Amino acid sequence: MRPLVGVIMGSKSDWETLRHAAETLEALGIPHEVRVISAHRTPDLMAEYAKTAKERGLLVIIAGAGGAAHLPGMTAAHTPLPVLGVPVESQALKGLDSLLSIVQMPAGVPVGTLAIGKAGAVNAALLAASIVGLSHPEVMERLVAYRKAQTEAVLAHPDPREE
Ligand code: RP5
Repeated sequence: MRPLVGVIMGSKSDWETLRHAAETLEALGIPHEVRVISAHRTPDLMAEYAKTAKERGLLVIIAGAGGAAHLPGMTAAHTPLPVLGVPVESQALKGLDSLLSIVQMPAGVPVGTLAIGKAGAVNAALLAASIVGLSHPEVMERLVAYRKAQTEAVLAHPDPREE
């Protein structure tokens, strides 16, 4: 099936974080593609990817990067598709640099910014599912089931001391 979501990241070293987005999309049965695309090491590829994403049938792009994390913003500059930014936890500043780089977009070109690290990657995939689900009812159904299972798992174990 043609991918509906593109998961891109600035470096192979970001995969440890972004794999959680890919795994969540996989669990929800959402066709997706995964690519290493760097805003500064492969700027032409990044522009080409973003400019052609819509015509290739993508509905959402999840972009993860660390440090001076300009990949999500630069990708958003080249496409009208929703871009969800995942700040990768950097060694030097624990991802605060990544977060601020991604979240502080000037008015006019938005990036939907998620939490730093694994939580952000998982939530980017869930938000992508919400968006894709608007036009793909089977995806919305699977997302609702995912949320229901999560609720039931909490309700089934109310005592934190239980093994
Ligand atoms: C960013 O620089 C990447 O997104 C990555 O998080 C960070 C470090 O990249 P590597 O030096 O590990 O390739 O471009």
